[in-house]
Amino acid sequence: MTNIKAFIFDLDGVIVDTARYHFLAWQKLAQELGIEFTHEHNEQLKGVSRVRSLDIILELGGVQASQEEKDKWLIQKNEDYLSYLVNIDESEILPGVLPVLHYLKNKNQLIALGSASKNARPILEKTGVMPLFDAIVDGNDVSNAKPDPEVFLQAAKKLNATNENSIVFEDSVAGIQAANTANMVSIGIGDATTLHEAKHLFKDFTFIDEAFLDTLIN
Ligand code: B16
Ligand code: MG
Repeated sequence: MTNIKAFIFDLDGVIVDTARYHFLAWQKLAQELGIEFTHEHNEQLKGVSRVRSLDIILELGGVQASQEEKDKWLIQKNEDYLSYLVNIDESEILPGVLPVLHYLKNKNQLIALGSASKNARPILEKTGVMPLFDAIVDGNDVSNAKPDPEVFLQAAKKLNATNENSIVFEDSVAGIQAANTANMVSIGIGDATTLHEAKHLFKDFTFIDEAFLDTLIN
């Protein structure tokens, strides 16, 4: 069983173009709190849990808050985020992702989700890709957020694959660090400067060809 490969996909910013909706919802809250929040700041939030994301924004603004206020803002942010997702469908899937998923599926490879999001399941349902996944691990399943590798370790375990035979696709610095810590093959999707710790780097999935996937499979 040791030769089984596990292909683990992050969700936001890898499979679907929802990272921009997280940004818009956080930016709205930051504005209300008088905190400057830029795209550069947002890189620190990618792959990070909702609770930790709020703490980072409050730290950026030097804002102290009670637990009650934080709970209120977390609900508000998630409601704003969900309002962007009401009408999402398969058109939200990022370019090149579906051909890669289908190629791996046709080659009988195992596919898992490894996402920090507690909204992952409805997003997979709405975009129609749920049937392609053999295992799902999301923000509801883990106690330690990326860069802790827990989410990817759980995914590999569900697929009965070793860490060395697990391949992780990620758009966040925290996620690449999590994969590297677990001795998995990290594949960064996005900007080379931001994701310089990734073992392999692609601007997006349209740059991933079948020959490269075959090297991962074999
Ligand atoms: P939610 P991923 C992560 O998803 C996002 O990158 C991150 O920005 C977000 O804060 C986190 O999920 C929690 O999401 O508020 O929906 O539970 O990239 O790990 O798929
Ligand atoms: Mg992501």
